[in-house]
Amino acid sequence: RKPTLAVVGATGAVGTVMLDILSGRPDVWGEIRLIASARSAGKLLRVRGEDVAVVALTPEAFDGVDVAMFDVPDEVSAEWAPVAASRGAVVVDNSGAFRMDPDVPLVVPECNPEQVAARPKGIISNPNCTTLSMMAALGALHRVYGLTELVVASYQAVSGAGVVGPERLYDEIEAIAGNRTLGTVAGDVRKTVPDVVDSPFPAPLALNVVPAAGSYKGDGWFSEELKVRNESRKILGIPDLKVSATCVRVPVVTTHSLAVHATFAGPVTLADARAVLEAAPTVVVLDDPENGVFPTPADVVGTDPTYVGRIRQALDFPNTLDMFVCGDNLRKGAALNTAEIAELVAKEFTS
Ligand code: 11C
Repeated sequence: RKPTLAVVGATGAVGTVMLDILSGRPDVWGEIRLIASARSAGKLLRVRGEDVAVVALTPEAFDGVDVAMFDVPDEVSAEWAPVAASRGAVVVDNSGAFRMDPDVPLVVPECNPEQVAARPKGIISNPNCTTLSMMAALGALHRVYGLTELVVASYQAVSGAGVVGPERLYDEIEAIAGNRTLGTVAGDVRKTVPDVVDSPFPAPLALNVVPAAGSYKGDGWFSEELKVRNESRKILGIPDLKVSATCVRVPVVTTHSLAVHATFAGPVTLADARAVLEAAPTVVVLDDPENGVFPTPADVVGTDPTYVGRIRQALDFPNTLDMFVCGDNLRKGAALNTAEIAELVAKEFTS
């Protein structure tokens, strides 16, 4: 039989993309039930070409649900994912609430699909979008060369912060539009955009970059940087992987980018590594820098692959590749990967 799917958080930034993705993927689902907070109950959302009324998040909303995708804040998942699981649903959770729980697999289908079966709590986690945006590429390289060290700098899009992110960026761009002297005097952009107190970001994004993503966790680290370290280790199954990340928010609406400095157990030649990446089914190599060919977020947003370009043998590090990776943070970085995990679970009902 075709299993029943619930989408919890159907009205959010990721939820909205999820409905689009579910409408375009092979249809493995029976009923698709849309669940959101009580204030959205009754709202009609379009999925698979039909209007479906949103139902409020209650324990009973999970009755008869086989698989429940959660695209909600950490605290909502922490409370409600166990409720859904206790009612028999397999939960695929896109929050940070369970990712590092040893009894919850953290799955990227290109890297560790077999782990969907190891779910004693009935919960499977979907990784953070920054980590996810490079995993298909790194997983492919790791399988061949053995990854030992990972140093990354991220260039993260504002939609990673939810629907408020793009709203803020557009407001700031509107406020600076037409002023052709801004960005020349310290603090002039900050004085021109709406007060940063009201922003989801701690500094102006227009004409700027902000080296702070997620919440501050002490000792100089932001949560996104720690997630890249912890989640990369868990997904790739390398508990002692050496990782250091600097996460930066940039004035891009959607699609995270990463400058990746990846070190392997032995020497890696450029031609071989490129062949490995080209053979990876969900990776697209865009790498002809002489002719201006490399991935940029504005050119790949709205698509599913992980794009890799600027692939170089690091000049002073024989076992190291440098590369630039882009992935849509709302699609592969969130909704698409969640849908792919859920489809792996759906197979259990149909096979
Ligand atoms: C961002 N990566 O760009 C974050 C959003 O742990 O799922 C996702 C946070 C998470 O702000």
